[in-house]
Amino acid sequence: MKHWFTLIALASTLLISGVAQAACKHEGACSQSCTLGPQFISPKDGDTISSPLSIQMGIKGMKVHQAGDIIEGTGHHHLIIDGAYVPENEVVPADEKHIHFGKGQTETTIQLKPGKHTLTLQFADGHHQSYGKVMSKTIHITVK
Ligand SMILES: [Cu+2]
Repeated sequence: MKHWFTLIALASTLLISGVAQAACKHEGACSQSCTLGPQFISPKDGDTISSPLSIQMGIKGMKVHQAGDIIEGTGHHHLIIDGAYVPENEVVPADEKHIHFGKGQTETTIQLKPGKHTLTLQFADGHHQSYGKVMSKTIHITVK
């Protein structure tokens, strides 16, 4: 009988530490090991590809929702070509280097000139206000 109590206590300790770890990742500054935030499903960092290139976007820790209302825990993707992430609470510009996916799209096709480029995904709320660096992801690619 005593055995069971020990097992249960051990199991709940493991469970609680697991939850605490997940919460920690969410609020802390994202290191490279942090998996929350937007992700490029394709292309991958370091890829050499030809134009036009198809881009697939994913998000962990939040849900995709079309622009319009602000709904907690949701937002939409923005693709920034050869630019930096947008600081938290700033509105993501809308120009040829900042593409909004306000309908909740998760894939697109773009044309790029040959050479090295950076692609940044920026997740932002329903009013296009950036969730900041933690909710951004930058990769480097080479276009043939
Ligand atoms: Cu937007």
